[in-house]
Amino acid sequence: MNVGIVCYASVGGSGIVATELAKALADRGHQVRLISPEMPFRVSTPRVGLAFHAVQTPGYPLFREPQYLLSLANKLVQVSREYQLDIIHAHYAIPHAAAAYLARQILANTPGTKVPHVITTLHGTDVTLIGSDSSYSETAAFCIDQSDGVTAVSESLRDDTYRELPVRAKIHVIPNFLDCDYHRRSENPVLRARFAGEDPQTRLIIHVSNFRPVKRVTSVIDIFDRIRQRVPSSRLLLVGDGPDLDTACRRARELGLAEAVESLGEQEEVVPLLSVADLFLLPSEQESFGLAALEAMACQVPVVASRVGGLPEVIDDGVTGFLHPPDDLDAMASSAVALLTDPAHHQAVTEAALAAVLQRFCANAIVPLYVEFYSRVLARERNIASG
Ligand code: GMT
Repeated sequence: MNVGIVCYASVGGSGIVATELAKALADRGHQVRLISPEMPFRVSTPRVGLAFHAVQTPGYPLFREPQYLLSLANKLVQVSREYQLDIIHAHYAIPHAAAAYLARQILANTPGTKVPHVITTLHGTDVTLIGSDSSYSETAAFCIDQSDGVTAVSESLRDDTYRELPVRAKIHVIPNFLDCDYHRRSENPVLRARFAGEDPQTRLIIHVSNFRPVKRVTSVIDIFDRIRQRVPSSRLLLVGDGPDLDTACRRARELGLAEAVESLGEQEEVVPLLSVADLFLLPSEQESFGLAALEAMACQVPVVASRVGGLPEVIDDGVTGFLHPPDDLDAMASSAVALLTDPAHHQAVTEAALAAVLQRFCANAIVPLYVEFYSRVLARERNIASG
C-alpha cells in the first residue's frame, strides 16, 4: 500500500506512535511517506520504503498566525498526486483530520486523479482537551466524521469521543504499541552512579512527560516527598520540558528537595535513562493511553499512576503496576514504597509488566491490526461529502 502518515514532529506520544507505525509498515513492504513540519525525532536512519516530506508554512505580514492547515492540505495534495497515495493517515485530529479532508476534497475535484482514503487516529488531547473546546468542537467533529476510517488508542478515548463530540462515525480501538525490541539496556553502572551515586540503597525514581498541566508534575514532587520520608536516599529524575517544569522545580525547592531532584530537560533517547531507574511516577489528570507508562514497563520499571482514561487498559492494577485516584497521593506513595523496599515484589511486577508489553503491545501484535483496518477501509466506498 502507499500510505501518507501525517503527524506532529515534536516530542510527544502521537508523533512517536505515528513514526513507529511508519517504520513498521515500511519494514513490512509498504511505501510510507511521513508528512510533518520537521523530521520526527525518532526517524534516525534511512529506511527502505520510508520517505519524509516537510511541510513549509510561509508567513506573511497580513497573517497573525502561520496558515499550517492550508500548507499541510496543499502538501498532502501534492504528495498524493505524485505518489498515488492509497491512504492518508492523520495522527491527532487537530488540524490533521481537517487537512486530510480538505486534500481529499481537492483531489476528488480533479478529474482523472486518484483519491486517497482518509483515516484519522485520535490520540487523546485532540478530543479531551482541544477538540472538545467550543472553539474547535464543530470542525473537529465534522472532520473526524468525514474520515473514511477512525481509530482511537483506547476504549476510554473512544467513549470520551462519543461523550464529548457529536461524532457518529464508528471508532475502532487500536492500542498504541512499541517496537518489540524496545527493552531495558544491560547494567550501566556509570550512568546509574551519575544519577543515583554509589550508595546501593539509593532508589531512582523517574518521570518523563511534556510537563503540561494535565501531567500534574507538582504531584510527582509531592509523591516523591512522601516516598523520601520512608526511603530517605531516593532521588528523582525529571525528563522532558514544558510549561510546568519550573513550577515542579520550585515545589521541590520549597520542600527542601532541590538536591534530590534532577531535571534533564528534553532527551531524544529515554531508554538509557529508564534502564537505570527503579520506579516511574505518572499521576496525570488525564491520559488517553499513557505511552510513557508502556515505555517504562518495557524497560522493567514499575509504574505507579492515576486510574484515569486509558491507563487501566495498559496497567493491570496490582499485577503489572499500580493505579490510584489522581488525588490520592498517599496511596501512590505507599505503592511506590512497597515496590522500592521489597525486591521480590519489584521483580514480580516488572516481569509481569514486560510480559504484558510483549504479549499485547508490541508491533507484531498491533501493526497487523492497522494493516487489516487499512484493507477494510480501502474495500469500502470513499466518504466524499456531496454538495
Ligand atoms: O499528552 C499530550 O497532551 C500529547 C499527546 C501526544 O501527542 O503525545 O498525548 C496523547 O497521546 C499519546 C499517544 O497516543 C497518549 O499516550 C497520551 O496518553 C495522550 N495524552 C493524554 O491523553 C493527556
